[in-house]
Amino acid sequence: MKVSIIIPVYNEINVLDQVMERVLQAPLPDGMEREIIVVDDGSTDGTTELLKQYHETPLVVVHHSQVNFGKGAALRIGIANATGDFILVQDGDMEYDPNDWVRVLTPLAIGAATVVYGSRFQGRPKGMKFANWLANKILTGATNLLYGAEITDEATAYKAFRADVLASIRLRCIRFEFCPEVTAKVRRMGHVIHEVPISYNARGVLEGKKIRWQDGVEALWTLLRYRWGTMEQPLPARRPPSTASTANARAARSI
Ligand SMILES: Nc1nc2c(ncn2[C@@H]2O[C@H](COP(=O)(O)OP(=O)(O)O)[C@@H](O)[C@H]2O)c(=O)[nH]1
Ligand SMILES: [Mg+2]
Repeated sequence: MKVSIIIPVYNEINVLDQVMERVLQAPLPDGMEREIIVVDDGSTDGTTELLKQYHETPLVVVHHSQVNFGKGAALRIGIANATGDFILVQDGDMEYDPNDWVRVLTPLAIGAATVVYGSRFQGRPKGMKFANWLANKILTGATNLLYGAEITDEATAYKAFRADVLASIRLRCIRFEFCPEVTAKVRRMGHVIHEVPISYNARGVLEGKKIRWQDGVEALWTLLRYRWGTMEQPLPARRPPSTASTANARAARSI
């Protein structure tokens, strides 16, 4: 079993080395291998040059876009290039801790879930500003109301999926609308979003945080926009992983 870790990066020169060290060493569920896909999105602060030192690193694939599009566009490039059975989004900063990966990936590995979100609010989020807290609560409330999701953290960056499920979704996001778009679409496809508690250490604008209040408004609009309207045809199916339960289901069918 393999997990593709997708890291969208834009101007993260101050923390990227630390992030790379963490993601190369973080433990994974037993028997799971990793592939790290870094998508540098036209960085202008030296991140692009720094990433060149990882071009030959085993398990790491670096993609460079010539111009800055946004986190959503970067994630779509990562998803299109992922070869793992599972896909996990890892931000290129220190707000989320890869030591939580085992917790996030285990429900996928044992076949107990197809979509897992790491919830900051089931843990103890550190340093989150009131405005961000409020935006998170509004987006999660809207998700529960519109999509009956019963979750505690919609906008968390730690989102993990069975790769065949994520690859079948047509995503349109460019910037920070990845979270609401993918949440809306997995719910409309009928997937249960399984949550596990994670740690979170917020950073401020001075430390490189790029998300703005306008992105919160756009996220809310995205949740509303995808609620009604026809769902687009899914993309051609990829092979699901042989987790315990899919293997059992296959065995059961062959009897
Ligand atoms: N590829 C790409 N990544 C971005 C862009 N803007 C932000 N990111 C990355 O997305 C992640 C989250 O950004 P951040 O500002 O911390 O927002 P938050 O964690 O969602 O509140 C970080 O890894 C950023 O480097 C962008 O324009 N392109
Ligand atoms: Mg962040």
